[in-house]
Amino acid sequence: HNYSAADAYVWPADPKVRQKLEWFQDQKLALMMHWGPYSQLGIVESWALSDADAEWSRKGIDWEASGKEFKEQYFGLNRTFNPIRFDPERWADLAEEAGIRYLLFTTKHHDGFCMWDSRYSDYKITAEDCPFHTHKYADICGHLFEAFRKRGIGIGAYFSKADWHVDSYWKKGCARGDYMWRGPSYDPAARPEEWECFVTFTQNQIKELAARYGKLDIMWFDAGWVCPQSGQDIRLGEVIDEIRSWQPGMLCADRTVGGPYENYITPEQCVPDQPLGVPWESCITLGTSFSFAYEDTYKKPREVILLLIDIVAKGGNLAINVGPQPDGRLPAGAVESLKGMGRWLKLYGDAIYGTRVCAPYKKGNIAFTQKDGKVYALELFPEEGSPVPEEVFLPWEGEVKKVSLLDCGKEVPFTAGEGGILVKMPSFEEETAPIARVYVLHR
Ligand code: FUL
Repeated sequence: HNYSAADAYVWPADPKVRQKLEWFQDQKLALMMHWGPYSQLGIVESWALSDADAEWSRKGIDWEASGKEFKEQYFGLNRTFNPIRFDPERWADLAEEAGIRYLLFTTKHHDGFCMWDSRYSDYKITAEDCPFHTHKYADICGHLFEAFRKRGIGIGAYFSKADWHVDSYWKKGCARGDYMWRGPSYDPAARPEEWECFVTFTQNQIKELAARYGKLDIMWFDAGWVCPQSGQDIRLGEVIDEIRSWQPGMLCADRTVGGPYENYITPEQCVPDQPLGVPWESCITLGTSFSFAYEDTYKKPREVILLLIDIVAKGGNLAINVGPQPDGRLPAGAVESLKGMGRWLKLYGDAIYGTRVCAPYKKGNIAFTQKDGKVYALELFPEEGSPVPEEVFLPWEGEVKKVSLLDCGKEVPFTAGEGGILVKMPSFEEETAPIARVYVLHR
């Protein structure tokens, strides 16, 4: 994978933003959620709309079966989206139990469907042609953000800069040949007035989200092809600077664009192979795709926790993604995994949250993190049912005065040796090791 994004990273000049980045780097674990009318079909978010991406995104559905034109069918999915089992309190309880520290929720994906009550669009969850509009939680973003915020969980709004629904961007026609590409259906330079119309619309929606739902910690901008470099300049800075004048320090992830509004970088479905030295967050699906898929399988807690440790040891955050079901419930397999993560984090979270990179960050099956003058050595057990070792070699060469176990607080004897310390383990009642065991090295 190419991490040139890290090479292009620009440290924000605004001290409030840099301060907020410290907060960001303390949080470590986000719950990302992709949810919208597309969830009913179990397809790949809104990608079915783009002919250029048809092959992989339409998932073999017989789109012509209804006798309607394909786009009409897709844009009609709002008429059947009725997630009456949506309960923001339950989602927030689960997130808390799972050890989640901030939310990243799709307020609007590329299809332009708004999961909030936008006054700038009729293509939204609260419009009359969406059956959910009479429900007490109809303004999904509002209720979700409130429920999460109440539990002290940070709020991030995923927002697609591209909008395949509005006429001023795309809906009217087909660009680049005879199929629908991802970008606008016209050349912005050739039709500046039309483009301006889109810029105003988008800026209004961004401001509306930040104003209406107050204190967004993060705005996560997707559709990186909408950027000054491609001639699709929505002048993002204008709105962000304004929002920051009443919401100081709000972070932006203007993915892959670089410059002052990509405050952290966002590898997708992968983990950098070493620390990057700049703030980052990998978004990785718990199932196989970002939005709900039928009969999906979910990563087990062991896999996710080992992923989290790998990421945190390299100084990053994990945004673990779950796609809610069309009825508003979360898939049972995903819920199980999240709970399992929470169980481990409850015991060992001190070695994760609020930590920073160590040198070395990993040696063999031992990862290191540090916080408040202490070093945490995380011994990884990729295999289920591994026996608890009687002694452990921790390849930490710095000074160590005392070693204790994070889960029970017990101090354990150790001897300093070549290239590290040898820890003698007390005997345990349980015979098998957890996903990872943590030793606290006091200096
Ligand atoms: C990508 C999007 O195009 C996917 O649909 C998804 O939202 C992912 C997180 O980012 O760029």
